[in-house]
Amino acid sequence: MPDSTPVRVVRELTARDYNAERDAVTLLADEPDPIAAVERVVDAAPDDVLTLSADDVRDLLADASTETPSSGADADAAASAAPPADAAPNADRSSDTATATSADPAAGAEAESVDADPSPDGPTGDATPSDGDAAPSPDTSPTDVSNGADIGDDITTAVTSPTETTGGDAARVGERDPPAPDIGNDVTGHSTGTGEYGDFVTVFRDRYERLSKKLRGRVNHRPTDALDAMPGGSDAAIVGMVNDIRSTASGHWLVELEDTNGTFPALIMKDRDWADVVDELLLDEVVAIEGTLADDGGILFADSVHFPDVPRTYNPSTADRHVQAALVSDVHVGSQEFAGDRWDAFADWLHTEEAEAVEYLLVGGDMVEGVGVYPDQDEELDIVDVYEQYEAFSERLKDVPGDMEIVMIPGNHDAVRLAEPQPGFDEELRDIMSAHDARITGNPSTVTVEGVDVLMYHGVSLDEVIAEHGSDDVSYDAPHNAMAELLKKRHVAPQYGGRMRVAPEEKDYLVIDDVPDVFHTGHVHKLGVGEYRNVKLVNSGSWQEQTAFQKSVNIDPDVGTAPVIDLDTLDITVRKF
Ligand code: D5M
Ligand code: FE
Ligand code: ZN
Repeated sequence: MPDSTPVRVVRELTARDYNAERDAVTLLADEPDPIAAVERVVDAAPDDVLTLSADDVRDLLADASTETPSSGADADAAASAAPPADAAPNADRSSDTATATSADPAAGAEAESVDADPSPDGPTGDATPSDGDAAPSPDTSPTDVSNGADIGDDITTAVTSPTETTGGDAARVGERDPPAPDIGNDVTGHSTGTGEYGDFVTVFRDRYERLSKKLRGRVNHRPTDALDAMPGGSDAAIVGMVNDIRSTASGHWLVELEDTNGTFPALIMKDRDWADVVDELLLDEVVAIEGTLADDGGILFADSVHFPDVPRTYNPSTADRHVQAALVSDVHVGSQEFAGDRWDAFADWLHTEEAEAVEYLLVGGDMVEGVGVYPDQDEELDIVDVYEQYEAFSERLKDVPGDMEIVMIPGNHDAVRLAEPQPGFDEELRDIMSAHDARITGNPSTVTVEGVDVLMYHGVSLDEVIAEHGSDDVSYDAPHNAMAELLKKRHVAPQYGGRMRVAPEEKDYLVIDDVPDVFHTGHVHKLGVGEYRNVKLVNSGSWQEQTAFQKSVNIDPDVGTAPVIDLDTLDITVRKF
């Protein structure tokens, strides 16, 4: 598939170690012989200018044409001074900026606009201290705990036909100049864990402290060691980390909670109409259970379960201008299944007028395929050296307009430690990927763009949530519902052990302390767009076609999808390439 002119221009520039703002690229692409024009501009550019602006290009082209009087009349003179323009299938103006003509892959881009329905949460709730449910009330519990009512809303999608971009107009789009995003909760450079047992105690204590604080105002809780001294039949509540879940011989559920003083068992009777809350409980998450102490003490008969959750009334922040962010992940460069053509089409599209407002690109991990991630993975590698994979990824990044802000977190295929929180890429990898000056941060991180808080998390725990959750609504086909579970638990990876590796640190970076406006994950390679209590949920799909392993376990990935969020309205449009 031939590349579009802007992409070829960017490639030519970056091959010469230059970058350019988008309208500079467009100007060059508009030239009769764009490649020769690149050559002329680069030759004439001062050595200390590495990113060319549109003004630079205009000046340099004007200079070059006064030096070469014939160049205005025909491109031959310039072409003869430059390498043959054989890379250009059409050097005439009709091919310029024609990133959405029928010959171009971007023309295949489909847009799915998505309407954000308000969350269908029930009328009662325990999400905010002001909800007034601090007084134990069994009536509120079915809403609190029922499956379905609390999981993320599907956002219905409607396919709209691709917008035709006319060649000449696309050349006139404005220059992007986005303010830099702020990064929060980034472990990079702050990792203190030595792997000692004490560090694990510290991280779990921090998790308990921060999450229990969100629950303590809503229940009349007692420390576990004080419960034994209370008379049988008393109303009581425990705020604790789930230490054990088991069924009793008669089919009820025994849930043991642990606080800083000890443990205490709660019994959830199977005939309660909210008993299926047990299906969504994960070990190590922090919840509150309210109920009545047994006559002879020693056990709490549960009346309700509360999660730290998102306030029902959560009011997200929005940008105060029209600006968009594209959310992608799981590029997997280096895999034989890497969908390079789709990525090219996406990069092409970013150069078109239609993508003018897309000023941010957030990449949610798995930049490369990595090595030794799964057994026999080497049989499916296109590039076997991980550093060469990053070099190749960096080349793909160069096709993204130079005036966009990029933020990247690592995933489980990346060359950083697997245990979460994962620090951002080290110096060597940053160096390899430096061409675009992307912001590199840890997994997870909160990235604030234009006042909108985007919680970026790669998503390894989604496998666990999907496997453990009892409801079919939480599945690979609806990863946003698994994301909603994480928000409800206010933790991106509640369950320690199993697939999840947690690094011992001084604080638990995986706690969702502040409610984000947008939650962005990847990893499961399935597109999921939804909403949970006004928080937008986006799982961004992948750029890797189905692998042999995925085939063997029936994972049918969504490939080449780029959800684009309007930061001023938080409306989401899914682009397909
Ligand atoms: O993960 C992509 C998805 O596929 C994610 O849901 C995990 C799953 N996956 C892929 N390969 C394996 C193997 N070998 N074992 C278990 N689960 C797997 P990604 O992180 O992109 O590989
Ligand atoms: Fe992946
Ligand atoms: Zn992954």
